[in-house]
Amino acid sequence: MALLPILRFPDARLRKTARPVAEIDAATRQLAADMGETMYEASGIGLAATQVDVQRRLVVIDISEERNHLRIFVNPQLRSAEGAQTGEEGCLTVPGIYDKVERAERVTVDYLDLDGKPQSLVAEGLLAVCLQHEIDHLDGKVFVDHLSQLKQSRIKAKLAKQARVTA
Ligand code: GNR
Ligand code: NI
Repeated sequence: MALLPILRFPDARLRKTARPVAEIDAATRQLAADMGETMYEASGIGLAATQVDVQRRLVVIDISEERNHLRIFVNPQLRSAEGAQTGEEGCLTVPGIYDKVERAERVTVDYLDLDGKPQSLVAEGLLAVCLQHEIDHLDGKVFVDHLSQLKQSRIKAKLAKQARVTA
């Protein structure tokens, strides 16, 4: 097990499109375990491989209160999306920034489990939000992309200031 360093917005590597996982092998399982450990340590509810600078389509999510229900999604694909919901989002790659984003209320996601078996999940509410947020990461998108240009420039300025203070 290992903690992986999480990239910080606006790192250009967050803009890369992740490639599908071709074969689920020991390295894939190790990466999923390390991503789970990294997500728990950072108190996040999800983590996409892109955030730890691995350009592969792999996502871990745990929205449970008890933090003991790790869900792993290999090659997740949004098959359908319905309705709308708006909630505050945050992101481990954009620390300290929270803002409202509109997402679909209910999604169907096709993916492979760690045994390579095709699965399909219908999700609503926070789980649906998290899946959309994580699949965005695999496509090189960050939640702030959904905000106005003005908000995006304010966020960049705030993060740059934070970086100067902590340097
Ligand atoms: O920990 C996280 N919380 C969160 C809250 C609302 C909407 C989305 C998220 S995902 C985020 C972890 C993260 O950055 N995943 O990429
Ligand atoms: Ni995120």
